[in-house]
Amino acid sequence: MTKAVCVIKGDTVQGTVKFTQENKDAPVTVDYEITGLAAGLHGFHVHAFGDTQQGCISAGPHFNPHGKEHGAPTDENRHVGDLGNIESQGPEGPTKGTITDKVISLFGEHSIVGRTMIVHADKDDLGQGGFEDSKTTGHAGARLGCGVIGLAQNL
Ligand SMILES: [Cu+2]
Ligand SMILES: [Zn+2]
Repeated sequence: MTKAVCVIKGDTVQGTVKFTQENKDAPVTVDYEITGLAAGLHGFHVHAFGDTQQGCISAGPHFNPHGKEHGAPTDENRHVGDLGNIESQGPEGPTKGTITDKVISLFGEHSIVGRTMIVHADKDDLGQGGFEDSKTTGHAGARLGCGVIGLAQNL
């Protein structure tokens, strides 16, 4: 079992995202718990770089090693980093949930370890919104919080 963790930090948003993967061919389980999100859907992605020198903006675009368009997690044509949305019931309680994804990996050349997880201000339109940036970012708006994904011993 390989494990990784990301501590999300932002002005109002904080939390943790935990990743586990049984072996290189297995799906990745993503457990998230984030506080401070307004009610509604928020884009949730792995961005290309593990760089937060200037804040979340330094993490660059969505992790996209295969040169695809932005899409939904279930689309064949998606960025590796496209994990869709998480849904908050409001900033009072934590936003918690689990995603299982077969495209991201903690192994190999296209591992997400050392890259950055970002939670956005707005809904990811999954490439379908018709905005100028729908096919690149899902029109998900500002980067509210982020953290670099690192290997973990215990979760
Ligand atoms: Cu993003
Ligand atoms: Zn994307």
